Amino acid sequence: MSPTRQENRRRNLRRWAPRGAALAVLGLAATGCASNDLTRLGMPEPITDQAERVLSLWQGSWVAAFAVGILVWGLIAWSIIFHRKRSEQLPPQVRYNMPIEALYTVLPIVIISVLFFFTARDQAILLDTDEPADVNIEVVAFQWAWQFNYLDDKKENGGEVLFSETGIPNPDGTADPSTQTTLVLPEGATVHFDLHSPDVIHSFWIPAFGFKMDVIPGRDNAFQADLQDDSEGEYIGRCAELCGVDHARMLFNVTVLPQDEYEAWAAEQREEASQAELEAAEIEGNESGDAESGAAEPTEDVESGEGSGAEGAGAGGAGTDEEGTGSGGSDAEENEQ
Ligand SMILES: [Cu+2]
Repeated sequence: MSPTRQENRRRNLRRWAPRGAALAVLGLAATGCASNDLTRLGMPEPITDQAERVLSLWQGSWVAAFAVGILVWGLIAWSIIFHRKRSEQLPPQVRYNMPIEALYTVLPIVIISVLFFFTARDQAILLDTDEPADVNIEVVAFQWAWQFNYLDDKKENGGEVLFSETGIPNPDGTADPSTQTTLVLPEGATVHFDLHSPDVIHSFWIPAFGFKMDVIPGRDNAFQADLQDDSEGEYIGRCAELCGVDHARMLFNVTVLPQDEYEAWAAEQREEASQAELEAAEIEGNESGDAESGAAEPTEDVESGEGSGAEGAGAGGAGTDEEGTGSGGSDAEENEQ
């Protein structure tokens, strides 16, 4: 190398080094002054222990990607700045350089192996359902809404669930939260989800869980979530699998309540459901009585049935009891169209 070229290179370095350093400091400051939003790299704030794990995996993967990126960008910048074409003479070629070729092969294998190890480890933990759960919920995804059956409360006379939250697809297709089903959960609890679909493949997704799982007809998918102690709040839920023309309507709300408020809510649901069951039984009795006596005016009975019995009777809805019972049947039919 000629003395002038060496001189040039040194001058270049003097010129570019401070600029590069300034840029690096600016980059660091930009990340340092931002809130947690930026360090989460687009992930929602986690509300379960599992979501924390997913977040760590996500961040770790980005750190690895950035390390590779910075190395590659650095090499590109270095070549552009210090190795521009200066003459017609071909620079020294390094083809078939064994150490470099070996590095090209070994380094990606090492990177992929490390990423695979952490991914496989976390996946095994995320899919573990052995821990005894505090709350068991059957999620039924159907075209195009959700039903949440609270499995811990069964009807006294049979194995049916006592209460459920059943969504009705919003007829005008807008994302109006007031028409969406709400999944109510207690904070600090371990919740077990069983996922079932009577029609096509859906995907149960609560972004704040950092997790989604497909709901597949004929397959028993399940997972558990350990809700954190300070997770009280309102969250959103989505279907994350294109499941038909009204897929976009498959929205739901998630409300996480403190333990005592959840207990109160569940007690209220139990009470309402038992009441509705009683009324439904009464109506059935009346109807058979009317039929026997030949009464021609069942309108009053039907109306009262619609009002009070719809929620409880519709509980079997699209999931466990496709016909529905009493007036709930009309709801279930609507849902399926
Ligand atoms: Cu869906």
